[in-house]
Amino acid sequence: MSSNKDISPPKIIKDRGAFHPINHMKDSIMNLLASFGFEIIDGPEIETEKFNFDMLNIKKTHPARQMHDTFYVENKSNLLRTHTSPVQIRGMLEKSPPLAFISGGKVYRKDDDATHLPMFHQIEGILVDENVSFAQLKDLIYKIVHSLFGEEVKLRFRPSYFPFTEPSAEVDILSSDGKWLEILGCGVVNPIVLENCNIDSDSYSGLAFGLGIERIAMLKHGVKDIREFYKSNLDFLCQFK
Ligand code: 2NL
Repeated sequence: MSSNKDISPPKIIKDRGAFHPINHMKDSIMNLLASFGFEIIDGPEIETEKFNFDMLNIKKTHPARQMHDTFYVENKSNLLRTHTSPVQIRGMLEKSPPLAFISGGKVYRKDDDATHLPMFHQIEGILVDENVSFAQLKDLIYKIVHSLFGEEVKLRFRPSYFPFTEPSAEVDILSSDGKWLEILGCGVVNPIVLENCNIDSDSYSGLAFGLGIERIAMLKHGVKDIREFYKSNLDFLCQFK
């Protein structure tokens, strides 16, 4: 018998499964918002033009509706939701204010490059009550961004436009190399949207925000290409365990 025979026992494989980094990020943001008092609601991924566009004041001529941006199914009568907002519309039709909802999940757009995918994940929040103001929105966004990126991070509100909010803003954070990076969009809910949901816009106002989960994960982990998340490459995915 040779003296250099390896008598060690076979390797015990200790690698266990883990959450996908996008699901992990989704859960931590949802838990944070739930801790602020937002109620988690869900809705269908196959939607109608009414809930995905009309109710949100997105006009028939809006470019986002065109065949090259939206995935239509069944002869254009249905579509794959392009954002999670229709879930909140359904929530507002079901309940009356004061209300505070968050919804998160898959959304679909005809995009495909290093920073955009045809399927990505979004989280949106909406709060409707008496006397809700832009100041309250700013306070909430500061709390969210500071929890996500640390208390020291610098942020700025940049005027923007969405058909469903007025005024609207996009929020940027200052990266370590001095660049402003967009992380979310937000605004005061357009009274037209409240009225569409049978909410009296003289008595109530709202704030809303939306963020892309892949985008937040890319910024937090320094991932340069969004497609990395969906290649099932274990060397890449296991870095986030
Ligand atoms: C973005 C911007 C946003 C909302 C989403 C919203 C929903 C309802 C009414 C009003 Cl039902 N607003 N959602 C508002 C502002 C911005 O998302 O850039 N997301 C990635």
